[in-house]
Amino acid sequence: MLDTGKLAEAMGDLDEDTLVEMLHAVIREGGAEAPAAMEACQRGMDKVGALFEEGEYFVGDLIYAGELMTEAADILKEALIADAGDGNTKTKMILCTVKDDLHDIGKNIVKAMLEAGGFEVIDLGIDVPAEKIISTAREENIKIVALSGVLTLAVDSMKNTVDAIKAAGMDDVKVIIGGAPVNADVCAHVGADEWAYSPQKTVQTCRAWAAGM
Ligand code: B12
Repeated sequence: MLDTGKLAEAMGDLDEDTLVEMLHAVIREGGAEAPAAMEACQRGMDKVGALFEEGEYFVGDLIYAGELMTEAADILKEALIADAGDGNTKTKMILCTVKDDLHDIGKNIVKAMLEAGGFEVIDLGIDVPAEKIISTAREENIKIVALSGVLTLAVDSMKNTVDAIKAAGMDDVKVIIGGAPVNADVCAHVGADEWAYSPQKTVQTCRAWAAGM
């Protein structure tokens, strides 16, 4: 039985040995607790953020925490996607972090999950302006765009991006948004088609869209 408190603490304390050992145990035991393990790691990241705010951790610690989170997602990836179902979709889609936001750990985790879920992901990177998304979507005939953002100000960038996609007349393009500041209210404000926190829900949503296209 996974001790999610201990796992979250290991992530928050940047204790790689304990973290990796516990995650491998989740996989050895069949992977059923992978979603709970992912949530626990996320809670640990919240503690990292809080300690950063308190001046206890520095930027180097944030970067190391990001590497640990990426390692955690890598270990759990297969089990998380198994949890999301087993579609055979090979749809191309765009994923990026929106303008003015340089965070990409969450985006990269979502990318790994989408690829494991059968999508061909065009990753435009970080700090991506709406124009770049629109021109790529046109060139590649993309119908699904996933926007990531972690900063509060990313919400404005997401709204500007969705407005620009609509203004470009691309009404058949579906947009899913995600990241720390995103919730149902933010989704409504931004005008996106859907939002998600968990990578599993992201894969499920995009699979449902791809199936109907
Ligand atoms: C690591 C980190 C950094 C690293 C980023 C490294 C990297 N390569 O990304 C570095 C050190 C570079 C950094 C820089 C900064 N950071 Co920073 N950072 C963090 C930290 C600790 C973790 C973020 C993270 O990676 N979380 C883990 C990932 C896995 O979670 P996630 O992004 O939410 O993603 C998950 C879901 O949201 C979802 N998801 C993500 N994207 C998408 C997309 C879609 C489409 C979907 C459906 C789902 C989805 O799936 C993911 C997996 O579950 C947070 C604190 C926190 N608790 O979040 C602060 C934090 C985000 N940073 C913060 C700040 C202030 C900054 C800086 C301005 C600091 C500075 N003074 O320079 C700069 C920002 C520069 C910029 N313009 O972007 C603040 C933001 C405050 C705010 N509300 O705006 C936070 C909250 C810390 C704090 N408490 O002060 N940071």
